[in-house]
Amino acid sequence: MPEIKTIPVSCNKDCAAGCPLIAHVEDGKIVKITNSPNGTPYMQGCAKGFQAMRAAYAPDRLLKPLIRTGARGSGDFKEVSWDEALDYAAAGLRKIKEKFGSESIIFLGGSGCCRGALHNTGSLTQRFLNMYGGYTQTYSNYSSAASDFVTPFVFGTLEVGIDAATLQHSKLIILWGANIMDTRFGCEYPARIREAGKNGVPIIVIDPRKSRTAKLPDAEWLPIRPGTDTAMMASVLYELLKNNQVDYPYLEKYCTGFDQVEKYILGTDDNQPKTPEWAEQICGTPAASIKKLADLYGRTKPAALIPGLSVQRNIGGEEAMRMAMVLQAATGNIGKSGGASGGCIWDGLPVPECGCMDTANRPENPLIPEYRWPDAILEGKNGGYPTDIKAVYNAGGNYLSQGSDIKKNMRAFNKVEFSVCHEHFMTPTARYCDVILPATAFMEREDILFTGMNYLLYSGKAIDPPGDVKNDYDIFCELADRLGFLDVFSEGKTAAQWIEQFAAESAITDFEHFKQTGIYTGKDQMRIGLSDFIADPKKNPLETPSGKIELASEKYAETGFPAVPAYRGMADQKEYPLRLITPHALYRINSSYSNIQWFREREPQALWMNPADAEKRGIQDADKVIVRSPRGKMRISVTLKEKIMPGAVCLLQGIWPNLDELGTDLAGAANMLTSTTPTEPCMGSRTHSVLVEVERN
Ligand SMILES: Nc1nc2c(c(=O)[nH]1)N[C@H]1C(S)=C(S)[C@@H](COP(=O)(O)OP(=O)(O)OC[C@H]3O[C@@H](n4cnc5c(=O)[nH]c(N)nc54)[C@H](O)[C@@H]3O)O[C@H]1N2
Ligand SMILES: Nc1nc2c(c(=O)[nH]1)N[C@H]1C(S)=C(S)[C@@H](COP(=O)(O)OP(=O)(O)OC[C@H]3O[C@@H](n4cnc5c(=O)[nH]c(N)nc54)[C@H](O)[C@@H]3O)O[C@H]1N2
Ligand SMILES: [Mo]
Repeated sequence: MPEIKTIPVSCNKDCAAGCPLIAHVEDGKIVKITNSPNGTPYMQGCAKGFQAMRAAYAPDRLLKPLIRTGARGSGDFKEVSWDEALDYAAAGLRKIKEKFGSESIIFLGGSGCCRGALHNTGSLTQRFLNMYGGYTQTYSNYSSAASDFVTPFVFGTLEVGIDAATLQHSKLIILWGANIMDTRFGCEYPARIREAGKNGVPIIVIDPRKSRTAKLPDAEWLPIRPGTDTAMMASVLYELLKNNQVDYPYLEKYCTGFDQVEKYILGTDDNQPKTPEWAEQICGTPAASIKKLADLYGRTKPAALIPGLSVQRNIGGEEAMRMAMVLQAATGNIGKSGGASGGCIWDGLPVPECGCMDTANRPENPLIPEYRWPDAILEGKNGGYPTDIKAVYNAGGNYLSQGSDIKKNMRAFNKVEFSVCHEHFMTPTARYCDVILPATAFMEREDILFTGMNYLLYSGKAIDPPGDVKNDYDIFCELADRLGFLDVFSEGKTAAQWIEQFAAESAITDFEHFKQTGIYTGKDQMRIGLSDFIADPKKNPLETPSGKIELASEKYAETGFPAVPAYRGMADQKEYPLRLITPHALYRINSSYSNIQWFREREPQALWMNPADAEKRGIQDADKVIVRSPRGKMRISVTLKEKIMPGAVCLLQGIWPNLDELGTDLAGAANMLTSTTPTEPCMGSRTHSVLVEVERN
């Protein structure tokens, strides 16, 4: 029998699932990846983890450094030695710094591997560029800009959220724009939600499409027009008010501003009560369904209303998030086990202590909103941005696929004088870079992973790196050496020595045991954000001006938007009558793995359209269609489904673009159609507020 070694691993990807997995290695090759027996039965990985070796062993994996020889985007590169590539990259960066200052370099990416204490494309690149003299830094990320922006106004903290285990106490779960079965947010949520359903807990899924979560045997799907969540939430609150189901003693004790919200809901000032009938016109959801939902929510306690991040990747997404918080408060659920989190359930609560790479932060770095990076490159100081950007450092990002408005992104990459990329694959972004440095994948190096939940994971080196690939850390060390700051960058430590130091700085008491089991569990697995405040609001006031939950916020009003959360959405346009949603796919993480055949085959890319919309346009199932938005054009197959509501179409995000000579995308890259005009005031992503028209090709 061949010997099989088992090594704990975990993906280090942006789904934050933090799944404890085991790589089974035979003869130096991973033969399978399974769930770890050392976690609880609720901690379950997904296909992306179980099949991750397909990406590591992919035939198109980059194994040698490359220098561009053809035009940007042409894909013409030559293989070079590491010395040549690193000398070239160092010389390019030096020239940019001497000519324009290091702040003319922008860092794009980070999410590729973003959970590692050491191997982290975010923190390593930031450290490197900060130590080189600073760079143009982006703020408010693609994922949760609106949520992160509003949460401190309401709660005075970002420490909100729940541990998945608290859902065992819920009597009702409302997944509002959250497709937990696919996007997960933590490796325990899918199992917890499935279990709740089996135990008879109603699960309501509010989503323009019948997602896999909505298809759970015990779930009920409530369709909603994209970007209109605030209106439906307001009408739920209207019903709660009408039916005397608002928890006034709770509001009195813990919150301020409800009187102002109430005025908005009742239409005291604008003569428009926010009734379910009013919401039906905006959301396309029958008023009767909204009333049923409100009735259930009003009388079932505790109830967990979990907003997905989708609701806030919309024009006015800030208000959807705030209104979700109002509903959670009005029903007295915040801070209670089985109740709500307060806000977003993702990444809010503190994780066990552990050392991690210091980014050597420079508060003086010029800042631009991440969502506007191509605009900042194209417009520069003349357009009101703080810098004229001359170089891109891309590590762990594929923004020519993932950034909104792909054609604009291409123009931006064409404008810079120099670009460096660390990658596994020849992504569309890598194709536009001057030098590509091939990096290791998670199973080829050791790390400690933060999970967003109350545990740390150990991810061991299961296999040797293929070809000439190097760790991102080592690549940065070599560059720092050439640029004269290796000593400060590495502090004289190897990757293994950093890991030991981080472990020594951590809550982990037995590092050897941790390396064997792969999991360190914090004490409390039933945490509920804000529970200290709820237990004793006088002793533990919030860091808001009033010390309470601010359902209307005068401080927020200083942004120029109303203190009270109120519905505002994208205006309709006759020329583009359909609303496009671009959700996250099950079989990839953003665009990662979209080039791997096994994953790709499982979710063939096609535009989902309701048969009623298709009929109006003479479109039949499997037809080729042209999808147009003000930003771009795409040719793609259509699949007719009742499970996308009329008036909305759906295209899973994360497919790499493939443009023909006229600039029409033939692959189905969602961001051909999206815009970089952000939602304000957070200046964040609005990838889910997109208007399109579809016609037969
Ligand atoms: N499998 C997988 N998991 C992931 C990721 C991935 O790419 N793949 N990405 C990770 C990352 S980086 C992030 S930020 C999160 C993203 O997490 P989310 O933002 O929550 O994910 P989405 O898929 O965009 O949206 C969730 C659901 O909301 C629906 N939806 C879209 N627009 C609206 C709307 O306006 N209103 C309502 N009510 N629903 C709407 C979508 O159809 C989808 O079913 O997921 C993480 N997890
Ligand atoms: N239309 C639309 N667009 C969206 C979204 C949407 O919902 N709709 N969602 C947005 C969201 S929430 C996000 S977070 C962004 C994500 O967008 P990106 O941050 O661009 O994420 P990925 O597409 O996964 O690209 C990560 C890259 O890092 C590489 N990588 C992985 N591991 C490593 C490593 O260890 N080292 C190095 N050097 N590279 C590595 C991968 O090969 C991959 O090419 O997309 C956004 N774009
Ligand atoms: Mo994200």
